[in-house]
This record gives sequence, structure tokens and C-alpha cells, in this order.
Amino acid sequence: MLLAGGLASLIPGRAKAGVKLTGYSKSAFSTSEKQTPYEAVTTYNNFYEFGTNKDEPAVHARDFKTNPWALRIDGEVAKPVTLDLDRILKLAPLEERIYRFRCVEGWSMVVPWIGFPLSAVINLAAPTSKAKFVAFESYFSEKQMPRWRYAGIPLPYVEGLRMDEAANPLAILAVGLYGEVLPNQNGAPVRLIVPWKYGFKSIKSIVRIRFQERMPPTTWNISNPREYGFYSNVNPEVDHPRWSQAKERRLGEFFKRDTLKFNGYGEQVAQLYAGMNLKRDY
Ligand SMILES: Nc1nc2c(c(=O)[nH]1)N[C@H]1C(S)=C(S)[C@@H](COP(=O)(O)O)O[C@H]1N2
Ligand SMILES: [Mo]
Repeated sequence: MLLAGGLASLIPGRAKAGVKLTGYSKSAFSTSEKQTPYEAVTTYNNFYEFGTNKDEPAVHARDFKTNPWALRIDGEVAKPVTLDLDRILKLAPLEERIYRFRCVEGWSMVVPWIGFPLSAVINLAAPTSKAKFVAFESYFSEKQMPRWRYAGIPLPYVEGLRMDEAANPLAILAVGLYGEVLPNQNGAPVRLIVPWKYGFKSIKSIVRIRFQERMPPTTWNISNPREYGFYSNVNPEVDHPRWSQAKERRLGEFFKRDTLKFNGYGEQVAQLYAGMNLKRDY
């Protein structure tokens, strides 16, 4: 894996978008659906630490410093470890994963992410038999995140998965999109992508992954427990208290389309929830 043009990232204040990633392979999990244009993917963002309007993260995250980076992996594991960016990029062979991505707000997109299975982290850390859940935490700095006061949610942003969800081959850590390192506004340098769940589960700019026995708290559930549950699988049959989730609008398209259960990834993930009542435990 090579970072071509890596020097550009050393020029202070320069956005790192445009630095090419090379040596990644294609994945059988990719969709052939029309990809949402790069421009839309990188200027229509939810990253509340950098502002709550969709166009703010691209502006306010421009100077966000993502190198050096430290990702701490610990908790109920045999091998706790702290990884720098170079080691993160070398955790596993990089793949392109072209996934549908559905935000709970009712819009969706198709993004060619570059990353590797989250299971690479599980293999590295070797969780003990006590580990039932994985907790994720985003970077947080008042100084680097000038709009943090307006976020309206507790920070740092936190998320979580059940162990078997984390081990599912569709769950990835993304380090790039459209063949380039992740733009800061999309969660550089490393973020989670769980394409069968609403977008808010796909936590950005991760600094800590902790394996634990208990179900971890999650940011939107803390802010609004009535609206957002731990699982938050895409489900057209479970309405948001304030709007229907039956349909969605692809960015750039006019007409709405039907939302698919598990965002269309049921074949890969439905068995994770066998025996659960997804209308109650959402
Ligand atoms: N740290 C952090 N992660 C986050 C968010 C956030 O505000 N902060 N927003 C979430 C939401 S609601 C969505 S829809 C996706 C948006 O990802 P994108 O901007 O790359 O499309 O990031 C998720 N991850
Ligand atoms: Mo979202």
C-alpha cells in the first residue's frame, strides 16, 4: 500500500483530499448502482463536531490535523495496542467497497469507500470471551473543532456494535473514498462503515475501539432515547417518531425510492437478528 503524493499532506493547512490510495482490490460486496458524485459526497456531510449544516464540515474541517494519529484498541482483549496511521493502513489489504449509505434523515447515497474489514481489528486485539460488544469513540478537541459548541449532542461522539455485527464481513473501517484518502469532512483518517444501519452508526475519526461486556452508550441514543436505539438497522417498517422511513431520496435524484430492509443487505446480515423483534428492539 502506497500513499502517492503524501508530501501534500505535510503542507500545513492543505486539505488532504486528492492524495491517491493505490494497491486496493475490488470487492464482491460492491454494488453496481450509480455512484453519488464526489462533489456531493464531500460537501453534504453530517459531522456535528464541525457544524450542523451539511456544508459546514467541508469548510470547518479543512485544517483538522489527522496525522499523527493514535487509535487505541483495548478493553476485554488479550493484546491491547495503540496504532499510528501507518499501522492502521497496513492492518489488512485495502479493498474498494461500493456501498449504499442511508441516513436516518431520509437521504441516501452510493459511495466507493476504500478500507478493510473491521474483523482485522478483532483478529489483532484478540478479544476475550467476556467481550460481547465493541465501543467506538471519535476524536474530540474544542480547539480543533471550532463549531463544537453548536453540535447539540454530547461529545466525544460514541457508537457501538455487538461483537457478531462487528465481525460481519460487511462492516469495514474506511480510510478512503473515490480512490483517495478520506477527506476530513468524511471522517479522516479512519471511520466505521456499517452499510445496513443508519448513517449515524458509521462513526468518524475514530481514536478508540474498546471491547467490553456491556452494551455501550451511543451518542444519538443518549441525546434522544425515544428516537434512536442501539441497533438502528435500516428498516422501512419502523418509522422515525417524526417521519416515515419507507422511502428515501438519493442525493442528486428527484424522485424518492423505496427503502430496503437492512438497506438491501439482508442476505448478509439478517441472520444476526434471528429471533429478535426488530419493531421493538430497533
Ligand atoms: N464523529 C461523528 N461521526 C459521525 C457523525 C457525526 O456527527 N460525528 N454523523 C453521522 C451521520 S448522522 C452520518 S449520516 C454519517 C455521514 O457521513 P458522511 O458525511 O461521510 O456522509 O456520519 C456519521 N458519523
Ligand atoms: Mo445520518
